[in-house]
Amino acid sequence: MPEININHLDKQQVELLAEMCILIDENDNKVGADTKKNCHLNENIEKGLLHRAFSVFLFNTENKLLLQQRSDAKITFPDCFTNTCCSHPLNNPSELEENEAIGVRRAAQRRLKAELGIPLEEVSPEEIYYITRFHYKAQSDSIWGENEIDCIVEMGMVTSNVLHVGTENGTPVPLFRSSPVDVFLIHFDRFLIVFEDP
Ligand SMILES: [Mn+2]
Repeated sequence: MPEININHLDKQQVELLAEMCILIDENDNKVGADTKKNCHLNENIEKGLLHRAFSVFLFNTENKLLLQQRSDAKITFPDCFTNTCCSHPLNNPSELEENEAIGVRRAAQRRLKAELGIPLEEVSPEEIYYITRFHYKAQSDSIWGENEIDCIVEMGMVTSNVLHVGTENGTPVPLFRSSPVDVFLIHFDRFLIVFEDP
């Protein structure tokens, strides 16, 4: 197996490669666990290594979908535009729990805070809804790629509070200023048109 050189990669992203993802079979049954790094190496994907993931679609009260542009420090698919947040439930008891996809919904809450700065209390797992699952397999470059079963979860905002994170001199501070990534709102109808005809 050739040595994978990760010295040029972002330090924080490299640390995240040690996280333990959940290995699954093609029916999304847990069969084991492995590092995020091993799960995303094409050479392992070619041998059939498959892991559990999720994609969050977050809407505001005007039916606008929150999109993000992935950081240029990301190891897979840097700079790409994507839905609100995509990541993995981890191999711990809380996020492994499968009843009504609660583990995935807890992971979604964790990552909405980490990636977008959305307070945990604004996105409780009870208000995140499981929609469906699909198999996503794609190469990012010659070394890294994806092979995962993605749970699609959706959350509609009852209020637009989630687009504000705290206050500054009594004025709400918008998510757009505090988020570590670039985010955009797009009306869902427009999103579907772009998706069909990019
Ligand atoms: Mn993945």
